[in-house]
Parts: sequence; structure tokens; C-alpha cells
Amino acid sequence: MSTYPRISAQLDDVESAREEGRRKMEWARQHMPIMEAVREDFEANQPLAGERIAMAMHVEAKTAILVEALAAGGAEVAVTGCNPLSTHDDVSAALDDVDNITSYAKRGVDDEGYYAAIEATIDLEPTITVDDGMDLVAAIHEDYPELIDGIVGGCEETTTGVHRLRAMADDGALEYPVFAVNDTPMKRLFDNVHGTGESSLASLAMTTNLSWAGKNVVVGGYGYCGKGVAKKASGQNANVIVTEVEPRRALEAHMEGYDVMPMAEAAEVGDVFITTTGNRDIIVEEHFEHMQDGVLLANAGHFDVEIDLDALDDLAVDRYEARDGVEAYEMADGRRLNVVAEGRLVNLAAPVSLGHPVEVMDQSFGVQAVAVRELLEREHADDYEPGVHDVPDELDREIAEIKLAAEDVDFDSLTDTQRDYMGSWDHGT
Ligand code: RBV
Repeated sequence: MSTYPRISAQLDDVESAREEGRRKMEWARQHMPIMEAVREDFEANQPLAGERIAMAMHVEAKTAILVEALAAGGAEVAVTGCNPLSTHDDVSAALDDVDNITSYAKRGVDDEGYYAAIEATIDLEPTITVDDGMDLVAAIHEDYPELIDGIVGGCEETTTGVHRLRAMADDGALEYPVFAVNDTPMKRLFDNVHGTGESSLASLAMTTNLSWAGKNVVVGGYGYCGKGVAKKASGQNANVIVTEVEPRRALEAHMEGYDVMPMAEAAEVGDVFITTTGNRDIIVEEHFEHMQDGVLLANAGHFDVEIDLDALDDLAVDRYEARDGVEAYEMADGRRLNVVAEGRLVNLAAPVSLGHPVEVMDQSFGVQAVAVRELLEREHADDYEPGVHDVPDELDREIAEIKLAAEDVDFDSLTDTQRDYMGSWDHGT
């Protein structure tokens, strides 16, 4: 049994923290029409009645709206962070004050505290897990396998988590079904592209007070996140350079008009580096050695392994905080390489960062909520074997339709003749 304290027991002035947290949540709520509709439906129909949900996500205002909706649907929820720097303590405190919700999330925890808080959520003996990065699934399988029989399933928010889950499933080690929420169109085409693009650039600009215009911005990886970062940086008048290992993505970036080159070449000309690969060791010693004085190094991938900070530390003769959220590493020849937000998710871990814009998280969390509901529709339960599952397309469409209605956007429907035509193979010329 964990004795890890909930956030309310960790803060000095809990009352004012809660008040500020509620204010942030109220602002988010006003811009989350999908979650509003989901919450109303959950409140009325109680689809999660009696369930226990453990969550590890970035605990800030938008996530709080998802947590509240799950509790409103009848579940008891225990939540913690999925990154040591992304929690907003005030929001965490406000959540912890809601009926049926316990929050253990605290900003700035060390490794030990981070995992202790995850264990504290597992103490709830969850029937459902909701992860961003798969740390909960991993902890349950490694340390609490006896709980697996009682778990209906899980949902995973991010690309890195889905990769880890697929690796686990390929090894035959994943013992309950998990929905790849990340892979839905309503998540990936908006959150990964626009969300990562906008929020990473906004956090970097706010943290450094520097301009994009005329800068050489090196984007590591041209997946959905890299595409968003490249597009938005280009829109801010930067010269975008893309590095890739996948030939078709490299070609796509080239045809989009970006410069494509190996990191070894990009290292010499880049002013700002933003990694988005989900892999490790994207920027390493041989690159640091050739960088210009004053470069900014930032990561927008889930884990802090894309920039090799140990190697950078070994090369440095001095190291100091250049600004809040910026650590300067000084090389023997006097060059200063500036690491933003400790190489952790820059859009969530920088001191001024707010995560993705509210509108895109409304979509992502709308899909999360209906995916949780789907896990519990008992008539479907047999369909979901242990392993990674796509979220059924009709659920994703449901979320898109709510959003379009909220935006007052009308769209066409297929006629019967068109449907028939699309379904046939014998209409030639
Ligand atoms: N993300 N969450 C936020 N709550 O502000 N911002 C981004 C927030 C999620 C996003 O969906 C992405 O897949 C994941 O964080 C990476 O950890």
C-alpha cells in the first residue's frame, strides 16, 4: 500500500492554489465543446458507474476537464503526471478537491516521487488505465500483475506510448486490451500536427524571447509532429531544415520545399534544433562539436532522450542557467549551446508552457472519453483481446460531428446513388 500523499497534502496554500486551478479549468471548459457534450452524456447515462480509473497524463487545465468528465460518468479516478515537469500544481489541487477524484500530480518531482505517484494511482486497483506514454501499463505489468485480471482495458494518448505498447504486444507481454487513441484521425491529424507545432514554437518563443524570422530551424523527424513544427516554423519566416531516416518522408519534406540533410550537416548551420522523432540519440556529441555559438536545443518528443545531454555535459567546461528554462552549456572554445526545458517536451515542460491549444485537446480527449466508454460496453468486451486496438472509426466520426456542429459547419452526405457507386466494381467507362 502506497503512502504517497495526494497533492492537497503537499501544498502550503491549498485554498488559493485550488481557486487558481478552477479558474484555469473554467477557461479551458469554455473552449471545449466536445468535452461539454461528452460530460452531459456521461452525467445523464453514467456509463462508467462503479469503475476505477488510474490515469497518468499531463495534469493541467484541459486534462482536468477530461478527468472531471470521467468522474461525472460514475468512475472513481486517481490521476498523476506523465512527465515530472508538466504538472500545474494549482490545477492538480483543484482536481483533488472534486468528488471521486484523487490527484497525486506535483510539478518538479524526482524520479522516485514520479514513480511513487504512479504506484499511488495503482493502489486504486483500477479497472481501466488511461496513459500518456505507457508508464502505467508498464508499472502494472511489471509490479502488479495480480491486478491484470480485474482490468477491462486501457487507452493510450501518444505516439511513443503506442510504439511501446506494440513492442510489448509483439513480445506477447501485453496482457490486456489498449486503444491506440493516438492513431485516430481526430487525434493525430490535429493534436500531433497543429498542437505540437503551435505549442512548441509558442513555448520556445516565450521562454527565450527570440524571433523565428530568418533563423535556420532544424526539425528532427518528419512524422506528424515534425510536419507540424516545420509548417508553423516556416509560417513564422524561418528557413526549415528537416532530418529524416525514412526515404519517403525525406522526399515528402523535400517536395514541401524544406531543405533535407543529415544531422551532421544540419548541425553546422542550424540556429534552433527541435527533435520530434520519438527515438533516442538524435543530437549527439559529433553534432554538438560543430554547432554555432548560441544555438537553441529543444525536444518535442515524449521522452527526454532525443538530445544526448550526458555527452553535452561531458563536453562542457561550464554550465549555468541563462534564463528561466534555459541551461547554457559552455564549450572549451567558448561556444554556448542552450538547452531548453532540460530536453524534455518543450511545449509542456518549459516554465511558461501550457501544452497544446485547448481546441485540439478537446478533440483528443473527446476520443479518449468515448474510447473509455467503448471499453465498458459489455457487449463489445469480447471483441477486445489483449493487445493494441484501433479505436472504432464510428467513434472518431462521432467526435468530429460534435465538433463540426459546435463550429456551426455544415457538410454534405453521400446520396444513395453515390454510396452504391462507391460500393460497386462494375461501373467502368
Ligand atoms: N498533450 N497534452 C497536452 N494537456 O496540455 N498537450 C499535449 C496538454 C499530449 C499530446 O496529446 C501528446 O500526444 C502527448 O501530450 C505527449 O506526451
